Amino acid sequence: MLLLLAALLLPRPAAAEDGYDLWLRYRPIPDADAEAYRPRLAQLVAPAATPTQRATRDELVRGLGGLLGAQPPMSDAAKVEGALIVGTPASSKQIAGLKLATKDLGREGYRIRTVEFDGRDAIAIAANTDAGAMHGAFHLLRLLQTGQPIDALDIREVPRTQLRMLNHWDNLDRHVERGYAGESIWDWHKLPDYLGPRYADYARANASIGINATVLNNVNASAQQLTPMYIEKAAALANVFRPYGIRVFLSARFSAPVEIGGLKTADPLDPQVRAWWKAKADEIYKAIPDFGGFLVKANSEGQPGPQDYGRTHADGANMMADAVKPHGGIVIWRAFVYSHETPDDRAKQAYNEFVPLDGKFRDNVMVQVKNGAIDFQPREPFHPLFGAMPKTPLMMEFQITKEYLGFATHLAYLGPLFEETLRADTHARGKGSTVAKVVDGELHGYRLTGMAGVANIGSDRNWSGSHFDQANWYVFGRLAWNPELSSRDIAEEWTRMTFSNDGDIVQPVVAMMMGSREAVVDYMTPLGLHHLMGRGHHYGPGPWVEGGPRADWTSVYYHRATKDGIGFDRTTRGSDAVSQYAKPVAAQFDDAGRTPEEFLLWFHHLPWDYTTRSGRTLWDELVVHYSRGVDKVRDMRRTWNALEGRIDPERHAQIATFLAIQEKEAQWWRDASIAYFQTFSQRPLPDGYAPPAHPLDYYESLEFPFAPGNG
Ligand code: BDP
Repeated sequence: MLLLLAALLLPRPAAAEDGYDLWLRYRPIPDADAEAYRPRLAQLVAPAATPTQRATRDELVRGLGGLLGAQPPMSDAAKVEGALIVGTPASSKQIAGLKLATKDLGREGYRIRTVEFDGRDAIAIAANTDAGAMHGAFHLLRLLQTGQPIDALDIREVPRTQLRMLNHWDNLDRHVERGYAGESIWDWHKLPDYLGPRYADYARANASIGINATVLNNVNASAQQLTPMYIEKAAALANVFRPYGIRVFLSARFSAPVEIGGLKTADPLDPQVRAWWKAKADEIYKAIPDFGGFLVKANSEGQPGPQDYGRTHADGANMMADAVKPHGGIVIWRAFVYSHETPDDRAKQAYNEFVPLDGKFRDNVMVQVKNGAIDFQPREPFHPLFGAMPKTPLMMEFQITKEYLGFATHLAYLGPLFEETLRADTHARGKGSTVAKVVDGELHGYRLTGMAGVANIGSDRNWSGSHFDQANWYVFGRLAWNPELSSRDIAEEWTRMTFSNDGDIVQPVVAMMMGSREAVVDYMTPLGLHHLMGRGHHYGPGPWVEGGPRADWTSVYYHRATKDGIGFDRTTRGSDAVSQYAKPVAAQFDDAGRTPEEFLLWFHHLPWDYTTRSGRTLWDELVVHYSRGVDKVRDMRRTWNALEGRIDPERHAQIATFLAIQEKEAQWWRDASIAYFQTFSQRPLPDGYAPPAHPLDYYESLEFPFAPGNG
C-alpha cells in the first residue's frame, strides 16, 4: 500500500492532451497549492452504498488523486482527521452528526462548509440526496481546479431550474443533424450489450455542470425510436446515466401510432390513438422506470402533428401528457412552428399559435421556446413568447452546436449570447421581468422549469469538434443551473480547468472568448441582419439565396435589400411583430432611433444613407462591421499564437489551425456579403476599406454538397 502511494507521488510525464478529458482533467496542481489543500483533504469519508454514492466517491478519488498527486486514504472511522466528509444525514453518520441544515437544499442542492470535526479541520459536503452530494463534490473539485482557497468555505447552492437538459439531434444511423463533431456518440447498433466508456464519461461531464436530463434522439424523430428494440437500447443508456442523476427523454414522432402502431390515424382525440400512447408509455416505463418523458416537434418544417387532424397543439400535447402522467412523466412541446402557408412574417408565428393556448395545457406539459423568434441566429432579440405565457411553463431552448456560427472551426464562445437573452427584460410584469426570471419560474410561478441546449457532442475524440466548443457545453450547463451567472466568470472558470490557472494564459484566453461571438455577428450578420447563410447545409454566406419551396427559407426574405435600403420592417408600419412584445419594449423596437443598433435591421427597413450612431451612413457602417469582424479574428489568432509553448502543443496547434480557417472564412463572409449588398447600395466602400477579393459571381458559384450536419 505504501509502495503504491509512493508510485502515485512520482512526477508523471505530461500526458497527451487530446481534449477527451474535457474540463475534468485533474492534472497535478503546483506543490505549494497542494500543500495548502492537503490538511483538509487528507482523508475521504464518503459512503459507497448506492451507485450514486459510488460514482461520487470514485470522482473524488480520481480528482483528488490527480490534483494532489496522491489519492486520499478512505476512511469510515468515527474519528477522522483532516477529512473531506460527504453525504446526506441518512447516508453518513458524520454528516448527521454535524447537523448542517439540509432542508432548504431541495432534491439537488448542497452545502459545502469548513467545519471542525473531532477538533480537527474538515470540509463537509452535505445534501438531502445522493445527487445533491454529487453536485457538491464536483463543486469542491472545481474550487481546487481553479485554485480557490478552501479554508473558509460556506457555500449553499440550489439549482434555479429543475430540468437542465441536452437535446441531441442524433439519428439512429448515427448522423447528427447540425452536428460538427463526428457521428453520434450513441452506437445504436451495438447497444444494448456494448456500453463503451464514453457513456459514463459523458454522464460525468454532464453531472459536473449540473445537467440532469438528456433527449437521446433528433426532434425530427424516427418512429423506430419507440419500437421495443430501441426502447431496450435507450434503457441500457439510462442505466449508465442514472447513477449520475441524469434522466433519459425521447423525441417522439407524432405519427408513430400509424407508422409503427398499425393505426389508421394519429388524431389525438381518437380513443385508439390515446390508448396506443398510454400503452407505449407503460412499455417505456417498464424498461426505464425514471423515464423523463417526450420531446415533440409537431407541425413544423413538415413534421406530423395534431393540426394534420384539425386539432391544436394543446390537444396533441395533452394527449401525450395524459399517457405519461401516471408515471410522473412530462411532455415538452416545441414552439418552433411555422406553417406551410407563406406567412406575412415567420417571426410572428409561434406567438400567434401559442399565446391563445396559454392555460390550455395539462400541468405536466412544458413549451420549449428557442431564444429568438427565427432560428438560432448569431444574434436575435429575445423571443416574444417569453413573458407572454404566464400559465404555461416555458422552457428555454438554446443551440449549443454552432449551426449558424461557423460550425466547429470558428471560435465563438456562446456565453455572451445566452447571457444577453437571459438578461433581456421582457417587461411582462414591469421593469426587471428578465427572461431568466421567466425561465426559472420566478416571474409567473411556473411549477415546472428548465433549459434545453441542442448538444454539440459527437464521436470526435474531443467530444465537441473543437476544444473551444467544449466551453459552450460547459457554459450551457452552468447557466441552466443558475441563469444569472456571468458568462465571463464561467469563461474564466472553464479556462482555468481546461488550460491553466496561470493568469498570463487565463486573461488573454478569456478576452478572446468574450469577444468571439461579437466577431461572428460582425462578419456574418451585423446590425440585426439574419438568416443569410448558404442554403440547406447553412455553411458560408448566401445572402443571394432566393426561390425554392418557401420564401422563409431564403435570405432575400429576411434582408429585403433593394436600391432604396435594407432590413425587415417589423414595426407597426410593417409586419407589426414589435407588438408581440410588452408595451415599453414594443415602443422601443418600433422606433429606429431607440432600437439598440445591434437589432436595427431586424426591426427596420432603412435607406442606405440612414445615419447610424457613429455618424456614418448605414452602408458605411455595415462595411465597417463586416471588416471589424475579420480584424477581430486576426487579433484572436495573434493572441493565440503568442501562447505557443504555454499550452500543450497538441491542443495549441489544432486551435491555431482552426483560427486560421476562421480568418479565411470570416474574410469570405465579409467579401461575399459586401459584394452582394453593394449591388443594391451602389455606393463605394468607405476610404481605406479593401474591395472584395473576387467578383460576386465567384462567391455565388461556390457549392458545398458534402458540408457536414445537413438535415
Ligand atoms: C433548424 C435546423 C433544423 C432543425 C430545426 C429545429 O436547421 O435542422 O430541425 O432548426 O429546431 O435551425 O427543429
